[in-house]
Amino acid sequence: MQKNTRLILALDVTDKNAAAAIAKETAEHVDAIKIGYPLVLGAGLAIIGRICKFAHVIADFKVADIPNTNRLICGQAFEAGASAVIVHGFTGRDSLLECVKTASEYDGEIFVVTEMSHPGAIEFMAPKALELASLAVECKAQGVVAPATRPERVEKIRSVVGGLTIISPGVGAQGGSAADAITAGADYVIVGRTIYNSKTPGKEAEKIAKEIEKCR
Ligand code: NUP
Repeated sequence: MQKNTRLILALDVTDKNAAAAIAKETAEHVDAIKIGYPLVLGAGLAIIGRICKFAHVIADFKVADIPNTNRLICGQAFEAGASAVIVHGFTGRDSLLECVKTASEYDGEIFVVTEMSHPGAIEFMAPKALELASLAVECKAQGVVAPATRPERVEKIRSVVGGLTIISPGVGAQGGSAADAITAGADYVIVGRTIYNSKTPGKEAEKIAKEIEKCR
């Protein structure tokens, strides 16, 4: 993924034609489009192949299984055309290493969830977030996911992951600010509802990309 706008669209609509229309309209203002269960379950895995014509696709499958199942899931995502897959690290080193190995066979990338952006992440994830960030480094993942809703945590996670890529959700609908997340050390922000629920998703994406541009 090349840093250009530093904006990633989370395309959590469930209709394939709506998804393709929003992808087309926003493509010039985003560096990647993140697709997760809402769209894949609504439209089928082939939607990845359709959307990757417009932008790099990050498959947000939060993969969290035994190594062999992780290998199978990541393989399906990369075969379908994804450039990267988001996975969990709490299942342990062996499970994460299998994701990283599978990605390397496709020239793909793995992003490891550290601390999630919603309030509930404080319960179980926050106490382990920095260890999960270290594990991502040790397993040679390409990056981590860190919460734009808590920029001070992005800063902490940056201090652990060094040069790894940080992608940061929680901007807009969850209350986080793109500028704050980027200033705290995120390489990219992830924005969903604020863009795809807008009547003019292209204009909204352009507006957020401009806010990010001002932080450079
Ligand atoms: O910690 C996370 N927080 C989060 O919101 C990890 C994620 N992958 N996400 C995803 O980012 C979430 O599932 C959704 O696809 C997107 C944020 O969307 P929105 O809150 O901007 O609509």
